[in-house]
Amino acid sequence: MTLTLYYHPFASFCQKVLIALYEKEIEFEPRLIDLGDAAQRAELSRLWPLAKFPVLRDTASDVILPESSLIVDYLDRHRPETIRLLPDDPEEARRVHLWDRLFDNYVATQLTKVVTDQFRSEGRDDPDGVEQAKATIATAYGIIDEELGRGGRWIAGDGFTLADCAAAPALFYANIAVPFERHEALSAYYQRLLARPSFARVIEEARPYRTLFPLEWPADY
Ligand SMILES: N[C@@H](CCC(=O)N[C@@H](CS)C(=O)NCC(=O)O)C(=O)O
Repeated sequence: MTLTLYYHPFASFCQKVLIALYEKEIEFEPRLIDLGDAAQRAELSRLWPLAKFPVLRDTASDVILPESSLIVDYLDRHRPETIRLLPDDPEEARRVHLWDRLFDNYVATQLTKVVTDQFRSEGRDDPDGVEQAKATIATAYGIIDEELGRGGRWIAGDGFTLADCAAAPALFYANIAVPFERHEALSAYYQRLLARPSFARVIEEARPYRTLFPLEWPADY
């Protein structure tokens, strides 16, 4: 594999893939894309016309891959000697995919709604949509907290998986808009994620870009 990752260090779905790459200690060429730069956006669009990142390019096999979960799956299949992020057992893998979908669809994507609304001009914002998104995140927290209350170290059990790669950045940003509050098992899980070196590295690499985020940073972040 000769890998190039088209990404931005501050983007949560890109961070999900970075965590997987760091967990697996896989070398790659980072291609940082500034979507505000027309030429760089065009470069990404040529690979994936939706112009969303991350996109992984494997030049050795001429594969261009969008979608964070598919990228992690690709890395797992092609580098099986590294830490496995998707179990071989179909039932265990189904659980991992379920939690991965939950964090992507009902935490990270909902948070995007909350954040992007801040950039809308007066009268074109969508307060009802933002409230709905926050309510969805709160519901997801309840589901996650209940699952973690059963005693698993990571969201799908004792092994760190794709679902934890999805969880870490999703929770990092969501906690700012919708604090975890009384969800003790979720809060403890988040502390374990923060202590994971792959995620700690991702947070530090994203730190210089914090001015991009329109919500107020909590003092302890
Ligand atoms: N389902 C996609 C979501 C990718 C996505 O929405 N990426 C965001 C950054 S976190 C993006 O490209 N945003 C720029 C835009 O929508 O213009 C995945 O899992 O990779």
